[in-house]
Amino acid sequence: MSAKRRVFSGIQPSGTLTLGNYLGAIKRWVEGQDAKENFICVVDLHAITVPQDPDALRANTRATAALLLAAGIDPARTTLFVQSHVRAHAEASWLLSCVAPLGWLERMTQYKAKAAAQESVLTALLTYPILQAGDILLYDAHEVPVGEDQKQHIELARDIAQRFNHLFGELLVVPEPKIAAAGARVMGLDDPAKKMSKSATARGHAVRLTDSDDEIRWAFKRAVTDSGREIVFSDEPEKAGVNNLLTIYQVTTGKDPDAVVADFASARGYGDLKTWVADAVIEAITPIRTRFHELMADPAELDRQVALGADHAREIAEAKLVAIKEAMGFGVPAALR
Ligand code: AQP
Repeated sequence: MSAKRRVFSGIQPSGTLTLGNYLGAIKRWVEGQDAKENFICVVDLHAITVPQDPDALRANTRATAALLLAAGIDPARTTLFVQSHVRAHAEASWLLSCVAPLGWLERMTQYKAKAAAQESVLTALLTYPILQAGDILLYDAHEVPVGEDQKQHIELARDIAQRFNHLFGELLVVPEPKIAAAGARVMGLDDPAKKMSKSATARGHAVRLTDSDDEIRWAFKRAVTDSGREIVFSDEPEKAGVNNLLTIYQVTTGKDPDAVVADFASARGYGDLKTWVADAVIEAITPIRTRFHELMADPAELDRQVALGADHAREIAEAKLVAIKEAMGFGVPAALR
């Protein structure tokens, strides 16, 4: 095993990536590339736990990989790959589903929220966190940097690892969730009580990393705030919109909260707040968007880079899968080693 601590993160190609994905996860993945050994996975098997159009899934998978590269994920320092390119993930999910009791899954709040929004719920939406546990455990990941919404799933992965180790011997690394101090839960601009999500389609809900400057300004201009005038960080529910805008500005610029409040001391009201936050976001996103279009113009090169990541991931994941199967009592034929 590597001497550096291992980090595993996943992102679903379930729509165009948002500012929430960027500030809560991707920006931190980029900043953490040197200190640890990093694995970043475009989790397309997770995306199909809610119905996806096949052409859209294909396009979103490639676009997600391109956006990660454009945002600064460096294949020389991070193993970037697509989940379905490494078969061990699906197999690990089955094996671990024979370790995790049903009650653990039924408690998951993301499952309950997503299931409530659908008429017919797929079995895999319930078992999604087991696939996620397999993703992490196959790579002996010590850390999983995620937004607040994923904390419960990582805790489940810990429970599954501990139960496996108890039943079959100490084989799996028990991972820790790493939640950002700020930006861990970027809220929708149209409703600051709801998390910003890439699969939500309402215009004005999310800022996407591919949005034009005009689209970004339009979304911020319509961001829900309150009837007051005070531009302050606050936990009060009625200030959630302003708090969200300030948090977006804070994480985008990398400033501390006092410096953020000082920046807005001369603002004439929420109009200035929205315009200035939009300006900061546009400045941060513009180079990502430009690089994204360059990468998408050469799909063969993009696919080549992602395939290299899968080759490396496959080696590690398949060796771990063999160890898991042996511990559980399967005889693994030489051809599969
Ligand atoms: N609003 C958010 N604020 C902060 N972090 C967020 N993340 C997602 N939304 C926010 C973090 O982004 C990473 C990748 O997320 P994911 O693709 O695995 O799925 P998700 O958490 O379900 O994200 P979405 O955008 O809401 O996708 P859909 O709409 O498909 O469900 C994770 O680290 C996540 O915490």
